[in-house]
Amino acid sequence: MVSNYEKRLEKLRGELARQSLDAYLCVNIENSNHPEALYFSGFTGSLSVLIIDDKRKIIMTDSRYYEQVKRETTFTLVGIENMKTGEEKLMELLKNYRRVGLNFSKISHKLYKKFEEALKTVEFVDIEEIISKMRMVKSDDEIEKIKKAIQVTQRAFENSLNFLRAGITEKEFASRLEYEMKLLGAERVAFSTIVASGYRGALPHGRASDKIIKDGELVVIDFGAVYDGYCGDITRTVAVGDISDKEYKVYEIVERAQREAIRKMKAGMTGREADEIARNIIIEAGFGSNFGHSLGHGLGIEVHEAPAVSPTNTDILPGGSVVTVEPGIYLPGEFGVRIEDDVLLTGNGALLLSKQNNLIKI
Ligand SMILES: [Mn+2]
Repeated sequence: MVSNYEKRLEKLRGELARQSLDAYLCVNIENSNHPEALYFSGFTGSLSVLIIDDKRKIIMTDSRYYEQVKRETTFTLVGIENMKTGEEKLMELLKNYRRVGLNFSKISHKLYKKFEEALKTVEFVDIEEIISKMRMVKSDDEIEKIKKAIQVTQRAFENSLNFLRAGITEKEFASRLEYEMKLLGAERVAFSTIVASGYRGALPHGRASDKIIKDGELVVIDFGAVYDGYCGDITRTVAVGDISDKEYKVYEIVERAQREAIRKMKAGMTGREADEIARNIIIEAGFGSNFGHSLGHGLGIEVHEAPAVSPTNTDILPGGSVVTVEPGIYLPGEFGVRIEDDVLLTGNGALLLSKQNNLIKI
C-alpha cells in the first residue's frame, strides 16, 4: 500500500518536474517545527533538513533524533555531528543541483544569504504557492487527525465549563481549559488561549489576563488543541450571569451570520464570496465597521494556513480544505462577540467538524 507520505512525495516530484526544479529543500533549523518537515516526512523533531529530488529523499538531523527518524520516517538519514560539519555536508549535497525549490517564507534572511554565498551556481526558487496549494487539500488521514484535534478541543471546553464563573480571573480559566486539553491527549495548545471578558472582549485577540470575570459579562474564549500534529480552533462567547438586550442582539447577529455562512459555503467559491455571506449580514445589521478581521482561515498543521476566507482572497476555496468560520462584532469599551467553528469544504457544502452550541449561559 502506498502511504500518504509517498503520495505527497509523488505529487511534489511532479511539481518539481513541471517547474524544472532539480530538488526540494526544507530547512527546519531556525524556525523549529517547520510544517513541511512533518507534512512530507512525518518527522516531529525540532531540527531537520529535507532534500527531495527525483530519486532520493534525505533527512539530516543530529544524534538526539537518529532513533526518532527511523521510527517516524522512511527517509535516508544523514547525521549532523555539529553545525559546522553539518553545513558542509548540506552544501555538498546541494552543490550539483542547478535549481532548488524551497518556501522562502520559512527561511531566515541570514540563512538564505549563507546558501547564496556558498552555492553560487545553484538557483533558489520560491515555491511557497505550490506547497501551500498542496497542503490546502487535506488527505483522509489529515482530516481524521484534524477531527481528533477538534474533538479534544471541544471536550476540554465542555469539561472546564463548570469551572467558569464570576470571581475567577481570565488566566485561571485559560489554565483550566489548557489543562483539560492536555489531559485529553493534546501535545500542546495551538496558540495562547484567548479569554477576553467584558470590555476586553472587544480586543479580538485579547490573551487571557489577570482581569477578574464579573457577573453580567460576555466572555470570548478562543482555544485550540494540537493532536498528532494537527490543530483544532474553536471560539465560544459565554454569558456569565444576566446580559443586556444589546449583548443578546449582537450575539444573535453574529450567530446568524455564522450559521448562514456555514449553510451556504462550499468548495468552488472564492474566499471573498464565502466571507461576504457573513459580512453582508453584519453590515446590514449596522455593525460592518465592527467586524475588522476576515471570516476564517485554513486549519491543519498550522493554526493559520491557506486558504484565507477573506475579502482579499479572490482564489477558489478547494474541495478538501478545512477552514474556520468565525465572524465577530467588537464594540470598543463595551464588549465583543465571536463564534468559531471548523468545517470541511466539499462541492456540496461545508461539513461541520465541530459541534455548534446555542448561547451558553452560566
Ligand atoms: Mn481561528
